[in-house]
Amino acid sequence: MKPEINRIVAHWDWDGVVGAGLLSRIYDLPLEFPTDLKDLTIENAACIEITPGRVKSLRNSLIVDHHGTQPRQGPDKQGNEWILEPEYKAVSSLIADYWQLEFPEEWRTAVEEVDTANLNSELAATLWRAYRTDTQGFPHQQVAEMVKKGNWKEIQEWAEKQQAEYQKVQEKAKELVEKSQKLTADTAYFTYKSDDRWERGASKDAILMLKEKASIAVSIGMEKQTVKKGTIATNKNIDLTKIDEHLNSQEYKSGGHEAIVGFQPLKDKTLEQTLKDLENALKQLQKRI
Ligand SMILES: [Mn+2]
Repeated sequence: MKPEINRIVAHWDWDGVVGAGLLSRIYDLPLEFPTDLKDLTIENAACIEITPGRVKSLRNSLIVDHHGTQPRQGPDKQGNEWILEPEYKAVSSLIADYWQLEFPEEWRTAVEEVDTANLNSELAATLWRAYRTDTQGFPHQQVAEMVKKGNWKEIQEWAEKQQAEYQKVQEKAKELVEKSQKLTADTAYFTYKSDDRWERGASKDAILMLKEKASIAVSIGMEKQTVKKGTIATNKNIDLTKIDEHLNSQEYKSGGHEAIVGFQPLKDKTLEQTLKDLENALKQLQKRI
């Protein structure tokens, strides 16, 4: 039996927001873009890149995602219907194909490039910069609404204006990388203030820069003395999903794909504690390589 859907809950980045806008052409329902996932209980929702491992509980919902290593279709024990296609570079492309929705090629490519951090087209670079200048101020609802109506030109105009302050993000990213330290022989990390607009915006650019220098790069978002979230990324042929298995057993919610994973502590952790946990997680990885 198909779950009853009352709302759309989506990841808050470009891919999630564009995916939600596209899907709302099929399900004309309220859209939600929650930023703090770990305490969420979700039922009867269409979930875009929101999966059971990332939230407290998820039942009787439709789950559409492109993260993971294996395709998955059909129901699970919690009454969720899955559409998981890891060969897709973006969930928005998957949604467009699955429901046969109009999605201009230029936009499809740009969102895929942003989502995989391969900014080849000018549009992808513009979208990236617009988002990074103010990640918390991103107008999810408005952008999704424009996607729903197919007002692509309007989104582009908004993004072109919004990217004006990107240089500040770049400067901050350089600073963060300069402050990076070694965690293990081939892993480097930096910390940033997750409640600071510019540091938060720069954290993604900084981790991309850092993974050019170290096999594994880690960013750790702090609020005062507490770890709020983090990201682990690699350019090498290392499967980071092994790390999130370990972190999930150590009071974190963690998930992602081979080349990049995110994590969130389930209880307050100091930087020292998280560094220790990461070191242990990285050891698991060594054993399996
Ligand atoms: Mn995505």
